[in-house]
Amino acid sequence: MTIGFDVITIFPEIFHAYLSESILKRAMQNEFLDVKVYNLRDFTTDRHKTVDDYPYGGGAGMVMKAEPIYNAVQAIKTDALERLIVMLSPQGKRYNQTMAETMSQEKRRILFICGRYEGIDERVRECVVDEEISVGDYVLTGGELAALVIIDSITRLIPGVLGSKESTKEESFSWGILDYPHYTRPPKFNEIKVPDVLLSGNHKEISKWRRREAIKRTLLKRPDLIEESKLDRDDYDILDELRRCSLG
Ligand code: 4GN
Repeated sequence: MTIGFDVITIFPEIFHAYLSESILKRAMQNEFLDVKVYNLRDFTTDRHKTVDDYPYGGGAGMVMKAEPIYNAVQAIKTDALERLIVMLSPQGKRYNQTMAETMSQEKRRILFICGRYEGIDERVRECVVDEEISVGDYVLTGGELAALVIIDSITRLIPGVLGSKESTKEESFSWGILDYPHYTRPPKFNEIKVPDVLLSGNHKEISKWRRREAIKRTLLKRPDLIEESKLDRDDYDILDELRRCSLG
C-alpha cells in the first residue's frame, strides 16, 4: 500500500527538510509514501513570479492570488490520477486521529494548497478546493506545517511504515484515549522509582496497569475524550472505579 501527496507551496524546502529524516524518509525509500512538492512560483506567468497582491477593500497585508494556484492545480492534474484537493486554514474542519485513519485509506492522491500572507483569494475555495482542514485553533504563518502534520500522522498509520517496535497497535490513541506513562533506565531518578509492576515481568499485569493509567490520565487531563473513545466493558469497570475513588 502506498499513499500519495502533492503539495503546492512557495517554500518547497520546508517539505524536503522534514521528509528527509527518520520514519518519513524510510517510508519514502520503501515506497509506502510518495510526496511531490510543487513551487507555486513555477506556475506564475509574469517575470517577477508574483503570487500575492493587495487586498480589494484595503487593509493590512497581502492576499494570495487565485490564478497561480489554479494553474498549478490544473498542471498537476494532467496525469489524470484522482485527487482530493485540500486547503489548510484555521477555518477548516478540525483535524483529529479519526480523520487521519480515514484519510490513510484514501485511494486518491491528496493535494495540499499551502497558503501564506493574510489569506487566499476566496475564489480558490469555490473553484478548486474539495475540503478545508485545520490542524488546530491557532494561526500559523503558512499552511506548510499543517500539511506536514497531516502527512506525518497519516503516513505512520500505513501498514509497514512503522517497525513492529513502533507499532500503533497498542497506542492508546487508536482507541481514542491518552497514552500511558513511559519509563526507561535508571530504575530510580530524582528519588522517583519506576512502578514495581513494570519491573515484574508479568505482562498481563503490565497491560492492565497501562490501560488503567491511560484511562486515569484521560479522565484527569482530557475528560472530553472519554465520550468519543472506544472503551470495552473492562475499561468501563476501571473508569467507574476511578471515578468512585476520585482518581486514586
Ligand atoms: C492553517 C494555515 C493555521 C492553520 C494557517 C491551521 C496559513 N494557519 N490551524 N495559516 O490548520 C492565511 C493564508 C492563513 C493561509 C493560512
